[in-house]
Amino acid sequence: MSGQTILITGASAGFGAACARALAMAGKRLVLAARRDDLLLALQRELAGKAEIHIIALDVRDRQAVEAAVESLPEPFREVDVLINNAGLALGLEPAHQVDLDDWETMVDTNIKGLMYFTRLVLPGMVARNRGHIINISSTAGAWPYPGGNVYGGTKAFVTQFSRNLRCDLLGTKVRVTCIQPGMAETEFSQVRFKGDQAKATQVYQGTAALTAEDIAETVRWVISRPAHVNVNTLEIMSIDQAWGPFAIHRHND
Ligand code: NDP
Ligand code: 8X3
Repeated sequence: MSGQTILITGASAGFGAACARALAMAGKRLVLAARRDDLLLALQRELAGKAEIHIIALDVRDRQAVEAAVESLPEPFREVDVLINNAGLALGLEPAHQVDLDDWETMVDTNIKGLMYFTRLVLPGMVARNRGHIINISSTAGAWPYPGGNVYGGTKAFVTQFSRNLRCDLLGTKVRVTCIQPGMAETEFSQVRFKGDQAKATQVYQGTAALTAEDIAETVRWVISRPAHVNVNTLEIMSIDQAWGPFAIHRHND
């Protein structure tokens, strides 16, 4: 595991920052990408001495910025061994006929297109070196529907199926692909979903032992550290306090 270069998108908070902390302890070179460069710089300072760190302040929706960043990775970081496609968000919980179309577009551009850009740019090097690992952060929302999940769940279904299709394309190489599908986890996720409404965000996790960012980081660390011939395809992980509900049934009063 040591000596690997790991690129993490969405590393300024939540799962991404926790992955940086968990993986830095194993002595890695880390490339940390997100928009909030102050948080990336703070993480770089925090992890100084544990890992070599290169930070990239960008918006994953900006294809040119992603191309420029991946193509200009400085020398010790040029060969990415592990790409953790984690940057993403949900916006809103309204029914489909009431949502803000801009929110849908932001989710598609971030969760789908940003992930596509990084994957397409990093993958040729992995195939040429015949080693590498792509870890895509999907969600239970990509497999199980819920009211208001509309496009968010749709973007995560894309991530899950894209991950499986990558495995098909990469058969015959030593490049691994893993899709992780967490359920409810307490991060900045709900603050972002509810656009800064802290009371609503807190309510999501009230009285539950939600997953933590560290739970997901530990899972990522485990997945990466399997022997090279072992590909963990898909992992669905939930808090003990979360499970599925029955089908919803609308009953007519007439
Ligand atoms: P957080 O909101 O805590 O972190 C999200 C990260 O994504 C931040 O670092 C943010 O950085 C980054 N990000 C968002 N948009 C962009 C963008 N346009 N460009 C670059 N970076 C961006 O949420 P989580 O850690 O919980 O979420 C991480 C991933 O896990 C997401 O894909 C989410 O959908 C998924 N997930 C979350 C679950 C949960 O319940 N928390 C459960 C299942 C999946 P910055 O704002 O600095 O750009
Ligand atoms: C985040 C989990 O259930 O809020 O992907 O969609 S959920």
